[in-house]
Amino acid sequence: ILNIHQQILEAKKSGQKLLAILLDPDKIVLENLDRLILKINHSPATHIFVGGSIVQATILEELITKLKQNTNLPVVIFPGDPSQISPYADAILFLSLLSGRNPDYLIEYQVQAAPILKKTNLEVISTGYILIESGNETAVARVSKTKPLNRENFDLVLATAQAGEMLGNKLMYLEAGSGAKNAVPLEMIRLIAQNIEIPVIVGGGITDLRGIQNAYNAGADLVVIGTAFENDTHFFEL
Ligand code: 1GP
Repeated sequence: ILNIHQQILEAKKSGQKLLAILLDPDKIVLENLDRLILKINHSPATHIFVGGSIVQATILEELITKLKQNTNLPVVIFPGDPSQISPYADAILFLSLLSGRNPDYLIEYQVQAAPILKKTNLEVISTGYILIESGNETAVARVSKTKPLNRENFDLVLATAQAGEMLGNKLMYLEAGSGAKNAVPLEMIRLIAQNIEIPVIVGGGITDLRGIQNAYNAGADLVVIGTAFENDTHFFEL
């Protein structure tokens, strides 16, 4: 039986495109969770990501437990910091914010998280995380106190992605930031996807089904949808 990383590699090999719904625990109302899960189960999602730049909510464990009980989809933690680790999920994206020069998000939080993760059975997936300028200030930029990479500097984004791959990242996440005004440019997705071997995740500011398809066509292996589904749980029915 394949682990989640292996499943993503298999999907990439066979050309199957993947879709993650991102749930921010701070924005979930537990009373509405059953209905939300029903919507997720009827959506084309292949993964559920759980996390946010800052999570104050104490419902993280309850949320993940409920998701595990009521869906067959893999639940993957997409953490803003080590407080968002829960042993009840299936896996965690072990992120390093490669676009920034804040050592906390490059290595300090990873050092803090390692001993905690060692005590869990979570599958740890090393993931390069590249924040691209989006036309507005997003929570990732604000909370991490880092500057996104210029959306026109394709060379720098590519060099950053390649450095991450050389460092051993298993996935590369191109992020415009939640609620981004502009999603990651399609030409940028294309360039990165063509020049690294590892699967490419794309998220931030994708607000319609066309946007998802465009990202896939450009070479994204997995697309992440947060805000659009949050605002409209019928999003995938259109
Ligand atoms: C944020 O990439 C995700 O980390 C999803 O962004 O909320 O804009 O869909 P949205």
